Amino acid sequence: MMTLLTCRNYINGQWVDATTGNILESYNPALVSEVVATFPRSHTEDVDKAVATARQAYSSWRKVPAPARAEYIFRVGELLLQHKEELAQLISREMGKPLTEARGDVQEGIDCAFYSAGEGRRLFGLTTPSEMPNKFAMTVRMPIGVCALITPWNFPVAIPCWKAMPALVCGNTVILKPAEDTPGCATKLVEIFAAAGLPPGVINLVHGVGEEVGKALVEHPNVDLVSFTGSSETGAFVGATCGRTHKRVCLEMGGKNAQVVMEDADLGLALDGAVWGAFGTTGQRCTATSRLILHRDIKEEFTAMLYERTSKLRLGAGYDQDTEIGPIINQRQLQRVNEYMKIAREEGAKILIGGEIASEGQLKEGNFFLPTILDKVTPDMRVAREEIFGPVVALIEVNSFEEAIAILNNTNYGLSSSIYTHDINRAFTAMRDIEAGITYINGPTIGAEVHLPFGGVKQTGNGHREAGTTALDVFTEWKSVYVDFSGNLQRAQIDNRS
Ligand code: UN1
Repeated sequence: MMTLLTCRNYINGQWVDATTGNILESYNPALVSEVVATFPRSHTEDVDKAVATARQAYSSWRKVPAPARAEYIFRVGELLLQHKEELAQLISREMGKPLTEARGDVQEGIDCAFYSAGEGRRLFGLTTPSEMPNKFAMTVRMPIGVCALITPWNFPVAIPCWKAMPALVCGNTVILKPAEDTPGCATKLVEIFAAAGLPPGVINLVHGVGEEVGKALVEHPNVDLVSFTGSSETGAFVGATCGRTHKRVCLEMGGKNAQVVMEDADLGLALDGAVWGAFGTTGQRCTATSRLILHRDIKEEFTAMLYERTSKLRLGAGYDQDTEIGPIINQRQLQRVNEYMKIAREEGAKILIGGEIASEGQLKEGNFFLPTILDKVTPDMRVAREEIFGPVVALIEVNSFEEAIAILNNTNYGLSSSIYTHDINRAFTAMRDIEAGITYINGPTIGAEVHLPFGGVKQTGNGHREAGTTALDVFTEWKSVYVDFSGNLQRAQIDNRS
């Protein structure tokens, strides 16, 4: 039993209560009677204060040399490393994922810290010749200003780190609005940023409800950028509002990721990938494998292997040693996943295994859904097109490589993708023709590394890529600088032309 966490907002370097006295709770999804944390239901006034302090801090933070800014983030990485186990335990308790995965969540934050810190000594611009004599031309990266970071519950440490770390190294100040389900993880994370000694106002935390705090941030005239990871519905609102209020916006939304298994694949390897991709994090990753596109020659054998493995998966609380599959985050999501079973049946899919809320023993105390395989799925079915965000994988049979790629691409989303094949020509063709931001050859759809661009095409995103060096393109603007040392007025396009 963990002690109850009392979360507060962090504004201008102080832990403060929200202006209203309203308090909300997060709970343990494996044991819903257990409250993990309480947090304030903040309102517009709290957002106003956070934005004002972030604006104020920005005027000096942007002038701190980037390598010095980066040293703070390096320190955050060291502190995360020191507190890795404590944070992982909290993630398991509040979000539900197995401890090994929770440690991975923190590790992703650590990797991001050290990678982003390195960028403080690069932040390269370009030099380029001028048309004129005695004139120098270059491009430099400028910070953007006050960034609102709206983050989901499924990676409660890694995703805020992906956003906050490059944003801060680039010279922006930030306001974090974490998901309502994981306020405790966000609080512990911001405590670590605070302990690294960041000046007041550089990082702020405002807890609350998305429709209130998130909305107020997105609409705020003094916020310059919104970086959002979450559902496509909310993302559409965020994108439209930022368009209307002229803010830069980076959106990471849904996926309907597929793993293709060709007849020449190593089936054991493909099976390991499928089980991890579909059921890891209980399918609650935007990169999760929710479609398995199987060549007809191996379909039966592979399905039998998958069935066997799925039937043995151990459900339980993330913090229990033996657990492989944790709970679903909350009742709403659990019901949503369950609803899809009805839809699947109505559409003619066959539930091979699972398909229901767990009702045995201890599992009744939490939000557990049985790992589910849907067979006889056709590409037009809703379960083949819509993001379910739970431990559910749909099997689709194909007759050829070309058909596999066409079906893989037949979706409005385009985040991650995978193909298992030993044919090098197919591997390279897939790399070229798959419409997705991420493609794995002989690996599962999940498990992106922080130093590569992360994001998707089509309705998954809006063209930005977080992580990797492309994170710098999200969190900086380019400025072109001309230095004329000729001592004369030189008129471009005129004085250098006859
Ligand atoms: C997400 O689900 O939003 O690639 C992020 C992965 C993880 C990140 C997932 N590194 O699966």
